[in-house]
Amino acid sequence: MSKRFYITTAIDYVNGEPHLGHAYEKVVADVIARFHRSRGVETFFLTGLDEHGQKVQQTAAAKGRDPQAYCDELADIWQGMAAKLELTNDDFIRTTQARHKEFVKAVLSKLHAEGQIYKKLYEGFYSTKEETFLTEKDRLPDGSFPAMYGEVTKLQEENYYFRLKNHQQWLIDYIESTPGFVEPDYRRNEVLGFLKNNELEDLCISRPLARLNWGIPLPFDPGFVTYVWFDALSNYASMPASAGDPVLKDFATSADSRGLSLWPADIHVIGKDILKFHAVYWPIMLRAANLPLPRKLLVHGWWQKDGEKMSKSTGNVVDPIKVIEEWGVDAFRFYVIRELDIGPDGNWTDGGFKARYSAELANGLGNLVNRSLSMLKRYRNGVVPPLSRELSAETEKIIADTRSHLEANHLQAALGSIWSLITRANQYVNQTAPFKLAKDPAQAARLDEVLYNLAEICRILGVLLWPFLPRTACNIYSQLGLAETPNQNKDATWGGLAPGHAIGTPAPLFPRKDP
Ligand code: ME8
Repeated sequence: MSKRFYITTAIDYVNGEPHLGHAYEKVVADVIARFHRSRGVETFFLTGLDEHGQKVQQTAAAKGRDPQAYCDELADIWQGMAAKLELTNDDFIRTTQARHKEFVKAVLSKLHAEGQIYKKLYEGFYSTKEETFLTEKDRLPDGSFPAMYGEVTKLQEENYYFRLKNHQQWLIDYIESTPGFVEPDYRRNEVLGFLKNNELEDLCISRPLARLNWGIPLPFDPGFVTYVWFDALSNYASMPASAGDPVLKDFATSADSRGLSLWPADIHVIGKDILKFHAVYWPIMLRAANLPLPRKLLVHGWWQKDGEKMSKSTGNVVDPIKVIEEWGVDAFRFYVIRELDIGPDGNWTDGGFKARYSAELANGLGNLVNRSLSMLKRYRNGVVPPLSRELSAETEKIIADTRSHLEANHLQAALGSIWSLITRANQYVNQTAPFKLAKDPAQAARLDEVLYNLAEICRILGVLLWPFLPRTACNIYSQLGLAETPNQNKDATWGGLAPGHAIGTPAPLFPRKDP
């Protein structure tokens, strides 16, 4: 059993509504997973839901619902979004599943037995309204606490803490000596800055039952449940451990029969707001449990809508499902990857979305494929002419660029390369003017060449686009009369389209929408 390429996303809080930001992250991971599979690499893609915590407990209680039943209902909505996005995730982890809870308990038991988790009395300022302890940093300049915290009282509470102090230096050394561990680079520098300028405090990993009961009970003290981050981060390993991963055998849980070898994860795709948890706490948890660290954290930025934070109260949340229902899943997948590089923040505008749809999908890709195949149908009865290599060198260069961008997880740049081929091919149509060549019988051989080059570029586009726009890629292949799925990257090589092959029926890929 060889180790698979293992990619994960953050697990979303079940209590919120799925929005553009969640969908974006999942599409990023899906494109990378599909690309690796298309290169013949055995790949496993995990996503899922973070279901414990105070908000779920409170909302379920307010609705008079059992929290598990409430989570089950929301999980359907979230899994529905994964299906709408056409994600190729191989599993879907929910932190309320037995396989996950067993793993968390096994890790906690080991760390507690080894003295890495200990109990301590904490005294601090507590906001009953927000149900949280406050620190000196929360005070306003005049010394008071902000009104949002309501009445703030001094409170003593016992909790369990995970020792972090001894871990600071090796983690700094590790991140410094492992350049690809956090990408992009400026996020890596942010983590190093944090680690070098702050002394790590031991991490509180529990909540007393009186304050929180919707969580995983501590295996060594039934009066407490596990606090959310220790619970949530473990998902990346709990699923493989339950599927028989040999690296995680010390924590094997109710094993299913898959016999998977996944750990360590190759990429955790996460948003910038949860970087510290993934780059500091998660590596320390793993090291303490004597487990290898993930190979890469790929950290994306945040989407805004019209230059403002998306929020339910402002009513400016972009609902991916609505966009998909109106424009199609590929238009959504295309826009988010084309518009935003992995790293900086992005801004969704409906105008920007429509402009890219019209210029790049309908007029760029759609027009190229439609006119290329329609001309082949009209002038050659849909039969592929003899092989020509006029554009093969240029195309092969673009194929190589696209691959190397994808290997570096530069998805936006990869789409940029693919679109340079589309632009080049559209120019080629204008320059060679096949509609004029068709009128002159002496130009028949030249027309053959042009039509071959265009049809072959369409085929190659199908292969290159597959990780990004899977439906469109399949649609191009079916219009070309090719029965296979364009999911093998090696097929992006000039000359795959056989002379004499009869193509299918051309149809617009992206219907133009009235303005
Ligand atoms: O943080 N733009 O869950 P979550 C881009 N359960 N990405 C965004 C975004 C936006 N506007 N809003 C959220 C959690 N995200 C935890 C994670 S992982 C072990 C536990 C991203 O539902 C966010 O950055 O608040 C995160 O990566 C993911 O969506 C889930 O956010």
